[in-house]
Amino acid sequence: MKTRFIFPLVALAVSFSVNSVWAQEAFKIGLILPMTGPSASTGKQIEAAARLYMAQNGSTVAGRKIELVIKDDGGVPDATKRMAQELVVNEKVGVLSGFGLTPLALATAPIATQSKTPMVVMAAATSSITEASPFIVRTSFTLPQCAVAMGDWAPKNGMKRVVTLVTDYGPGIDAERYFKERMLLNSAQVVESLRVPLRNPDFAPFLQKVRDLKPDALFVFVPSGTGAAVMKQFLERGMDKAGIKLIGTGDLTDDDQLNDMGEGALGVVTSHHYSAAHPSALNKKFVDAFKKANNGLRPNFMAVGGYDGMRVIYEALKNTKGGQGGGEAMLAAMKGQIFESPRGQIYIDAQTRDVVQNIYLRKVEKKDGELYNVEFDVIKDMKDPGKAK
Ligand code: VNL
Repeated sequence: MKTRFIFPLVALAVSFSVNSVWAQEAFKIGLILPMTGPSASTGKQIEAAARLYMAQNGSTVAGRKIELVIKDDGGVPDATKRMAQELVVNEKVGVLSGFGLTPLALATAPIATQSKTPMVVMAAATSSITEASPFIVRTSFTLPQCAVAMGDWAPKNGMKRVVTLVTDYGPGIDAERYFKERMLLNSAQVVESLRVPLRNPDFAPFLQKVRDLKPDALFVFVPSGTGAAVMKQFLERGMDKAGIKLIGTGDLTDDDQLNDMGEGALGVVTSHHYSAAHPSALNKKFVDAFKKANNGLRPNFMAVGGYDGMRVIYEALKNTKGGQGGGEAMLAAMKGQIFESPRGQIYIDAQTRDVVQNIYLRKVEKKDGELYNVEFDVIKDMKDPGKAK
């Protein structure tokens, strides 16, 4: 007779303890970043932003403790892939995130697909990345978004003959292609397309070539961390004095380096999704808090990709009551999120899983004794132009 009562009690006790163990178990977020090597500033910015988001929003979501597991891939794709595998298999992370460069994101995409783990791309910006796995969601930007905006602005502002100079890999090739297409559409010309290697680039011979060609402007894409070197050599060669305008995507006048580029950077116009000078109350709060927590470091567009990526993960956790339903449920809760970012209003397109956002035209100006990318025009709610092809 006793067993009749014991069974339900045992079942109740077991299910109760399973639930509470599950709730007590931390939800782990794997964050793989280049913390060393040529892209270390990207890792530093994103880590700082992720930590700021957690400090501001708490480390418990829907009753579950959040644990950030950070790995340094040094910017090497094989390392990223191996670390992602370890994070999924051994650490049982619920989300993979970070990805400072396109090859790092592409190397990891198959792991996300096989393990059904949402993969939040916070930095890498080649258009095709989101197509590499149905589990990828992006909070950074795409180069076609910026290149198209500049391909409209430049010819309208007297730049009819332009040379492009890009880093020779995914995002550079996207920037070159979409800028050129847009220039042609606007009856303007790209007279030469130059590509520099990703590793140890020497800009000197390329800039000499540009000088000889005497275009109205030089359009540049180089990855975050490289812009200051281009600016320095451009100015040293007196190319500005020779009447060649410098334009590009905002990676060139990266907020992480801009203030040290000197007065020669004044007047450079770029297109991008984020400026530390974006005039909104939310951005001011973000910039102030970021600086305060990081010894005065100014956040750049990488930081914003990381901060918003954490927002997307936190909200998905809330909507799934702490990650119930696993990776697929988390992914579904990431799609379609719409919110105000420090960059302005953004959303995650539910079909493409890519970020839809404003692209700003900005000019380097001095404000309170510091150099900033000051926004002067905007293309609202731009989808990735690469997705239509
Ligand atoms: C990428 C694109 C990397 C833009 C960047 O900086 C950047 C990429 C490290 O997709 O690899 O500014």
